[in-house]
Amino acid sequence: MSQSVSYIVDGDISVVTVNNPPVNALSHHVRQGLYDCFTAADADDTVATILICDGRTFIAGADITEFGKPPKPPHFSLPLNAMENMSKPVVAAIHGTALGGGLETALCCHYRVAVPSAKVGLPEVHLGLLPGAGGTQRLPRLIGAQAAVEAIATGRHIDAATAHAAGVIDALVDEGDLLEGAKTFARKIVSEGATLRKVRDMKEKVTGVDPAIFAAARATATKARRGFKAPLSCIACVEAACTLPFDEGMAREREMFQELHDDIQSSAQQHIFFAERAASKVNDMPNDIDLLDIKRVGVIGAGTMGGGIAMNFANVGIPVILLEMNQELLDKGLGVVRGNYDRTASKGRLSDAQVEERMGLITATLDYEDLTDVDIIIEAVYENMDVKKEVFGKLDEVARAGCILATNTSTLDVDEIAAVTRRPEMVIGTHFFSPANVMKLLEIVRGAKTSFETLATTLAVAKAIKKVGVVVGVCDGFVGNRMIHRYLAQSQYLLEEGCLPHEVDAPIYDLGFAMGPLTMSDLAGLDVGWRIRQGKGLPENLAVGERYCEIGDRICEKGRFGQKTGAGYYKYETGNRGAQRDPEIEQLVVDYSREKGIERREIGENEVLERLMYSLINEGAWILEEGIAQRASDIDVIYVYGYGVPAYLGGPMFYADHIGLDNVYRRVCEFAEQDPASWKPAPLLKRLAESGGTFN
Ligand code: 3H9
Repeated sequence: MSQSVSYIVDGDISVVTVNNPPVNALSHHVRQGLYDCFTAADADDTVATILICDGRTFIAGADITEFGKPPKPPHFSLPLNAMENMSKPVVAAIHGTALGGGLETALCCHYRVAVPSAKVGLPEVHLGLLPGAGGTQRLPRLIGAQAAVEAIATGRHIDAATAHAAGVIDALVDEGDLLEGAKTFARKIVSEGATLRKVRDMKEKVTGVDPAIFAAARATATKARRGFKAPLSCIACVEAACTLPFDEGMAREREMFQELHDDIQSSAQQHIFFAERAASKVNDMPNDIDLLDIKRVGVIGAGTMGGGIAMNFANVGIPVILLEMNQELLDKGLGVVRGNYDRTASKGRLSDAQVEERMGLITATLDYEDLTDVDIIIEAVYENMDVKKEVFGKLDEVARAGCILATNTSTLDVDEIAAVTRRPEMVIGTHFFSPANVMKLLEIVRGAKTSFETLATTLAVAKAIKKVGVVVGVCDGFVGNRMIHRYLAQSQYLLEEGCLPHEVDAPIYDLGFAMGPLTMSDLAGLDVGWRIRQGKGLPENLAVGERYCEIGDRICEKGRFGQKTGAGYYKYETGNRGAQRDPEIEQLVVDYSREKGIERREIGENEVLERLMYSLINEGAWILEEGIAQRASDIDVIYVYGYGVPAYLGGPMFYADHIGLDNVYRRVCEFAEQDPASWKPAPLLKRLAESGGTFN
């Protein structure tokens, strides 16, 4: 009947099939096709109609590529009302994922069956939206306000068994033949005199709902999703479902959907959705690369990083061999891993059996020979080139040919490490972020000789362990840390020029970052950077004209290494991670400026914000210019998943596009004039600013 929706009469049942790869999104032609097919089905003489999808999934939602563009008819309500008002029972047959508009479509069917592997959900909140095709009004009518508000405000996927128990799915059918299962179900309900069960008419679960549910949901969302608008709108719409008649609730939903749709937060979150998917694509890599089979993994070093990395694999059922230099370190590392799992179990998120199963997948060893038949080895030892080279020399000896050797270095030259092996094509960087078992980002560092096979396999490994892999090139600090270096340097200069620590942090926190630069430094630990600076002989060995601020060093000299020592730029009370202003440090900062003859001045919040954000953006532009990142959106993904930038800002490069690159470039040039030692305007920024272009 249309390019993407077909209709057949199969004996006593009519079947409407959607075929719109890759995920059967509800593009305008699907909406039209559904309307046409259901109109035809209503007129035929079958007893029931089944809605099913070809390919890997049921309808996975609205077509996100249509957002932000002039709307194309028909509106969702046309096919959905047609379905709901059919004169015979309509059964949605679900496999894969029925998400967003997909689940909303299924909720307009009178019945729903699914295979056990299916998942359903209303994840619009992750795109800065709310379910805008009736989801906020129908789901509470089906499963109650409490469950609906939780599902819609968090956007989580719900597995078929849970959805069945909750009443979203009426019956589970065998994986083998969904269509047959759906037909059997349809014939059964027809023979039992099935009614045309419309969710919109269900009242029981939205009557007399305790308003405290919504107050509690708001409190949770405000804390867990600080600054995000969509969760609060989702909650308001479910509340409307419980206080207004259906049609008025629908009108409220549509109005609030439009508000979110037109807001920059939603554009930013959609940008991140597509950016995350683009990040796994390597521009020059052919499509047909054979992946290596990764069945067993080796991890070198059982420190915080190594242990966290090992957990990622154990969590998805991949056996890991964890190697350390001595038994004491090994026991300590394993103890930390167990402690992490036990904590998760104590919160009810893992069973004791699952803890044992995961621990059972991690085999500890002191012997390199035990690594002879693993498929990838990830080194996470002390950040020192000589140590890394020694380890890679050994790994090259013991690992079988065909085993990938990966380094978790955060700054060192991957090519130099690869050069000590006889397999530089199989050497790659896998830069995990701390805590490695939690942070979703993985910078995948492509060396000069890294093969496509190694690169593609490592990208697949990232996906398997549920990380967002972003391919970056070799340079000091790669993408994330190279940019953060500029940002942290600005935070120091702001201190010596006139800010106190909290004045540096506040504008960034208020913008939405998880924390400001100095709180972040305290969290990461101040001693590592201090030792690196000492190793470089700084500040004595500064290059001519280079700018250096010693405040960080002075703080470390006091034994204040950040949160872990209870004191850094701020002080911390035991058992409380909240940073508190410390008069001692504020005095240190003021005294330092005086000692250096710097006249302190009042620096406005806007200048603080601009200097910090534009230092990131300008360095990001250099990184793009040099080809270290393939695309601006990769940088955005790195900052959202690795550095606590909220998705609603879209990452630093998206933020820059929004501010306008001409504005950014003008300020960067002004800063460069005042402080040529620390600002070098990037040529790409200049070109784009002058041509009216954007990064993304
Ligand atoms: C909504 O429904 C609003 C409604 O309330 C109505 C309002 C009026 N549209 O993720 P993958 C592309 S909002 C367009 O790699 P997987 C994706 O970009 C929507 N394109 O596969 C990628 O393209 P490419 C609510 C989409 O197997 C390709 O499909 N729904 C859409 O790992 C494969 O994607 C959601 O938020 C889309 N809706 O995961 C669900 N979805 O190959 C969003 C995907 O060119 N989607 N693409 O890079 C997902 O969560 C995952 O894609 C899914 C499959 C779980 C379905």
